[in-house]
Amino acid sequence: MTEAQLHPVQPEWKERALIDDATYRAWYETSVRDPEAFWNKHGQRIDWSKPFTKVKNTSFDGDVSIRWFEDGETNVAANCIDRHLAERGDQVAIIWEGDDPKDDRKITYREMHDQVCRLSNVLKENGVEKGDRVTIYMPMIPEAAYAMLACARIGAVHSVVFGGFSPDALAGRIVDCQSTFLITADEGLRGGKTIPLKDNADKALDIATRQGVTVRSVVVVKRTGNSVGWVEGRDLWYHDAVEKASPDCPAEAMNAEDPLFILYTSGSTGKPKGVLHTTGGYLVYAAMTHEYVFDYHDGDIYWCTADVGWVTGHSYIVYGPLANGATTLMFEGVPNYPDQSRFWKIIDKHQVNIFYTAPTALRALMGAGDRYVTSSSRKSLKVLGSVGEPINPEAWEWYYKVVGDSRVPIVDTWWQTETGGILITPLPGATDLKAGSATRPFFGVQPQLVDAEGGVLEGAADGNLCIVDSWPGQMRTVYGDHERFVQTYFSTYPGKYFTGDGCRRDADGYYWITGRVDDVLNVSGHRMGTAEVESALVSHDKVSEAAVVGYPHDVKGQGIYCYVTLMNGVEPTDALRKELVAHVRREIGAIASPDKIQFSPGLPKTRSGKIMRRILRKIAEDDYGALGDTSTLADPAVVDDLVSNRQNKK
Ligand code: 6R9
Repeated sequence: MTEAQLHPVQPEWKERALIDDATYRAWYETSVRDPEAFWNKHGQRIDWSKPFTKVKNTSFDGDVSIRWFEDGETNVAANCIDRHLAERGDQVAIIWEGDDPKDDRKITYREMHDQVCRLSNVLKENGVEKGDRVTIYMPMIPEAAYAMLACARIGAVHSVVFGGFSPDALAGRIVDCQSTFLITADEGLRGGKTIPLKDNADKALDIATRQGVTVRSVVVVKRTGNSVGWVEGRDLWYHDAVEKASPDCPAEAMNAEDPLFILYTSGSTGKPKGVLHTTGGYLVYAAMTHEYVFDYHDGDIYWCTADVGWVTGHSYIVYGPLANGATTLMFEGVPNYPDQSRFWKIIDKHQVNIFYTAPTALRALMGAGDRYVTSSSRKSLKVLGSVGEPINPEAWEWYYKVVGDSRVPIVDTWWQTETGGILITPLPGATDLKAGSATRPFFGVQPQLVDAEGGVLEGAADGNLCIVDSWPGQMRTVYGDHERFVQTYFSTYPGKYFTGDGCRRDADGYYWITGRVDDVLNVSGHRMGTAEVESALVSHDKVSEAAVVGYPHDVKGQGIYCYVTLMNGVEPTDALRKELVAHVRREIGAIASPDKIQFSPGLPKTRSGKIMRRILRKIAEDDYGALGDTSTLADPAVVDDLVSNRQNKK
């Protein structure tokens, strides 16, 4: 691989930067030499109703126990709202940009306080208590943020489920955390199309009830006003309830280690894991990374294009920015509606200074042609960010040159649902950039590369990425299954957190994330287990077996390639292919739509019955010249059939 072009920190950043290179090095050094002192200092950035006296109490060995600031008490909503009221009550907290460019709203910190307090009282009046789980299934509207903050205010644990997920997926998440309260909307609106949220929710609640979990109350925001099903006594309209409720609701004092939220994410097995984040450490870490990674200054207009259904929406639309008293933009729509210039028009319209998006969106917009970008000004931009998957150098250079006019630094931020906040990233005023590299670790983060046997690799090397010590934003457990937490993250390389990602470190000590090394796909920045798609496929009555792998896709990063063995006597037809695609969308959601389905009478298996995915990946990549050793297969002839019927011919 040729060495990427270096983009040094630009001279004007010397004045703006919160952190320059010397500061980065000095702080980083202290953060790993004396984490107690470092985090004792930075833990003070949030308000504590009872100050902590203990900073770090963490162990990656044995049963794995992670506690930060463990005797402190605080409230996340009070930190994100109340403490700003005196100084910036009338400052805009949320700029909402609707799907239709004519729709927008600005909400001040004071208005947000009023709304969140009222909603908190609605939750309490309907029996939600501290520790109860509340599911949020919402479009990208301010009420989604209010719902999260209202839970935080009263100590309820929210579980936000992405609005694009199916009734089945929603039900599974409700049942897993035994949630008894749901906040949703009549419909969502994206790219001019409606999404039947309430209808999906009704279906999900039926499924959940059959599985023994009954949701008692459903609060419904009226977004489109179209008619929806209604269950008297269970469903209530958000606006009616909030209007009647008192605007006075004291924030519950929460222990630093009380749960804040659960967020389900895919792993290499079929069932999504409930990643649990707690209160104090999470907020300190989300707020601190938001400030330094984006070089956030008071008054900056900040926009992250993620959905609140993903961790990026939690940490970098809601909690991090609001804890810092920022103005955070929330966008309901999609990048190509009404046309491909929507992002750039929004940047000009609201004078956005910091813009944070995903490589898949950039690749799609890059394909649309530069004129959509160059017809806008974008002069307000100061920092550009990327997250969700590796950004290929071509997309990086396009982002830099065309979107940022070779003037704006790009922070390529590597992190995960599990990490709570950004772990490897440039800092705009400190780090010389290389296109495609997430560069260096954030304060307190100690990456390590290991080989397959766990041997530590030093210097320039390629290996599996581990983190050797805890940071405050780290997940604490898998909800309801601590054993699975230990097993998933700390057993492959005992004593270390294993990320599931492959990574290269170059001679300058820069990190280059190469992608997942487990059976997790990253499709348009959405994480998905191959096992989830497989189990959706085999739940179809014409399918007897399925194996799913990823393959390189120009826009999505990875596409979904499915090998499907049909039941005896079932004809493989194009109509059936379409039916299976629709079936997977129904089971999981549109994000899991298979790109290719190959009907295969047999799958390559070892004599012990293990599917050899390595071979399936090669065929999906149309790289079958290099299939490697197939001699251990039970029936090597299967491979010839797979190769001649491949769906991805170059
Ligand atoms: C925040 C988020 C996590 C996985 C992660 C990795 C990939 C995220 C990346 C990146 C390369 C980046 N990933 N950011 N890969 N460069 N800047 O995306 O969380 O949905 O849990 O996904 O995404 O593979 O392990 P999550």
